[in-house]
Amino acid sequence: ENDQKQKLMIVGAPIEEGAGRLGALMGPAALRTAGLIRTLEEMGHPVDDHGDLRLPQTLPVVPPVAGLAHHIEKIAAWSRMLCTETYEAMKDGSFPVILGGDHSLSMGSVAGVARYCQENNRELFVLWLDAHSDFNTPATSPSGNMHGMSAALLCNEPGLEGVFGDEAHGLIKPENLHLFGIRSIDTVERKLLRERGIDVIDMRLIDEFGVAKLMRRIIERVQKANGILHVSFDVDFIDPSLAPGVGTTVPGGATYREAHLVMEMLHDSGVVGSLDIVELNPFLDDRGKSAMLLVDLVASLFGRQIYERPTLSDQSTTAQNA
Ligand code: 5AB
Ligand code: MN
Ligand code: MN
Ligand code: MN
Repeated sequence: ENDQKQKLMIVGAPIEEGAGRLGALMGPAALRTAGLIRTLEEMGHPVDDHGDLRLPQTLPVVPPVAGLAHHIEKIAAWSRMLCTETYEAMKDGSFPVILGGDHSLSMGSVAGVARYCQENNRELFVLWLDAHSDFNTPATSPSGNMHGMSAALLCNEPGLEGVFGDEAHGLIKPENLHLFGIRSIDTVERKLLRERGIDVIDMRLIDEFGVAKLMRRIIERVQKANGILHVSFDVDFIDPSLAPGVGTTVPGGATYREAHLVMEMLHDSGVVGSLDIVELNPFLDDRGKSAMLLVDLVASLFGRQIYERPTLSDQSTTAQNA
């Protein structure tokens, strides 16, 4: 299962209206320039590149929301398009990879994967690699920026129903959402996370227990349920010294090796079924540094290793040759 060369469906989502600053629109182009497609092809993966999507001329009509939700009509249009893209890719047996674009795109990408899982009786889990918990609603958001609301929408928090309206889409169970790398949570958001019992793996936990142990716990859960894991990778998961190309930097993020270990363990787990790469802002990047790091991390997720061997279990680390 680790060496399967599944077909990858790649689609760019140049969306920036969900973020507070402009530039994430250039994300897909920078990832392409940094060699993402070429790298995956060289690793032997068949790639079906759908190019970059464009907003339709007419946007959906979204009823007014209670609170702040900037550009909700555009976010709704993107979400509906991306939901169809990932749903169709999954039905086709492909592995969808969405290149962002800001994190509001995950409303659509995950909703499409969730729809597929619901129809096919598979349990969906989501690993949200991020400095932020993205669990605001229009009523709680301090900024009104919808990239901070995507996890909340996917867990069916009230106030965001207009994004999909009557369009077919799936959602996730709050208990199947794993936030990982967190170090910035807003006041009301914090209360909501607590009330919903969301699994918040913050940087303190990573400091104390390490990536390996915490990741193994999540992977085992998905494996036991014969589930599918969607990985939503926000660039600000990584420390800004390594990945400065993002609009919402927070110090104290994942190191180079921590980020790679997450990806390497995910590959070996065999449970990952879909991926978003979001929030890359090339306008703020330092000579393509963040984009190139992301390409390396994606390569790790798809099986690149330093020296080929499977992930060791806790037991086998001490007795691997016994
Ligand atoms: B990102 C903040 N919580 O809601 C808000 O980058 C930041 O997708 C959200 O994780 C950051 O505006 C959204 C202050
Ligand atoms: Mn196709
Ligand atoms: Mn995010
Ligand atoms: Mn973030």
